[in-house]
Amino acid sequence: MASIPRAGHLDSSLAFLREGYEFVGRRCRSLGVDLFRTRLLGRTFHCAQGAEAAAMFYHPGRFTRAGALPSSVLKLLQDEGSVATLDAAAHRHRKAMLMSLMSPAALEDMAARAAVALRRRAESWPARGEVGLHAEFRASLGEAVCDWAGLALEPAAQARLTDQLGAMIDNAGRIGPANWIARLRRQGAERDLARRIAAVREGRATAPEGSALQVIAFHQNPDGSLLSEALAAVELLNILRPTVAIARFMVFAALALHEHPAARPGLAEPDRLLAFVQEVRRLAPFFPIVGGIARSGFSWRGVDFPAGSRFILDLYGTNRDGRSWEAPLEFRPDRFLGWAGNPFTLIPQGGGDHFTGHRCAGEWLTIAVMQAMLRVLALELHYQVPPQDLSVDLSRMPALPRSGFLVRA
Ligand code: HEM
Ligand code: MYR
Repeated sequence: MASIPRAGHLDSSLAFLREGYEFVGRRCRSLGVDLFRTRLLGRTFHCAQGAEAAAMFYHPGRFTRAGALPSSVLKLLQDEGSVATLDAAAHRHRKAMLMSLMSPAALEDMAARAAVALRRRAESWPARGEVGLHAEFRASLGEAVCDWAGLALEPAAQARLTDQLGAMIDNAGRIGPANWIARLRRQGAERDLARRIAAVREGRATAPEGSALQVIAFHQNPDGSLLSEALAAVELLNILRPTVAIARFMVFAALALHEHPAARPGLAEPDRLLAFVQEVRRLAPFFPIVGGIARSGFSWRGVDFPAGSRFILDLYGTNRDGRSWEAPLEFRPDRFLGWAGNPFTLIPQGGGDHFTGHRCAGEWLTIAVMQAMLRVLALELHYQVPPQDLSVDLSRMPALPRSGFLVRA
């Protein structure tokens, strides 16, 4: 393994927390490589970036996520026992159930609900002076996804759940008390959803046919058993929470629109709308890295990696890799006009295949929702962007413009 350079001789965990999104890329640049070794949380990790590394990482079945993430992150996001922690046949079975929620009609329905919710919230903007777009997107998405998923909550319960989901996202990259408080709040949401699952199963409550609530409540494991109530609640949360997280991508879309006003009228054309959304997803600092542990030994680039080898794939750096993208740091949506697609170059939500691998189950939903909300924002709403600090702190994961993006209707 002598051919893989090492970055830092001591543990780099603090440097990772300090440098955030730039951690892997900076070391790749200074060492002139796309693969290096370093110590994180007391263990050796191989950190890699670029399309070749993504193809290696997403080789079907090669890496497990189980044990690859610190529990501070895992417990607020996917959680133990969820689809993300499964492998092989068990993974494919659970994943197929989640992907069945992503039919074109279901995506269209969710996207339409998100647009309606945003439009309705924006009606209150003129009376409110300055409003923060992140909070507005989040509230719209919370409302839309609770209905889409079949929960039909009272407004107060729905607002509370949206807050709980938001706290999971905001605190996933933090350690210490902020993380613990968000975990406690999450437990409240899990309990409520588990009770709801039980009620649906026992016929005390109804769930619309084909909704996430109904499909997850009655999903059967390969042996015919149902998910435990707690695990069903976790999988439902794994639909609800990341949909609310689309608010962050939407803030970066609003920022791009602000910085590239000439692009606005073109967004009436479906191709340009999609291209804009793809370029926002490519450049936005969102999910920084994914981690995996080799399930068996494999060789790559002439190096033998034994079972148990730990890898980090730099999603953020791969999306900005000059080997895959011309002028990689420039916001140029036109690069996606007529784009043929590539499972390893544009990987803000993971790479490879959605069904057989761990690539994000909600990627299509994210793209559909972003298009619908961006159309409303860019073509229907009229707002000014008052002076504010729109800079982005790349040491905070997940990141957001410092002001949260204030607008005035
Ligand atoms: C997995 C990012 C939205 C559901 C993932 C992964 C990433 C990711 C990086 C892990 C890939 C891997 O382990 O290789 C994002 C981002 C989103 C988003 C940045 C933007 C908001 C969504 C949405 C949903 C969703 C809207 C559901 C409606 C899932 C699920 C998994 C997953 C269920 C686990 C898949 C598996 O392990 O097979 N996502 N996601 N995500 N995401 Fe998303
Ligand atoms: C989701 O809710 O599942 C999708 C969006 C959440 C993104 C949160 C990113 C957290 C960053 C923490 C990374 C630390 C990696 C060790």
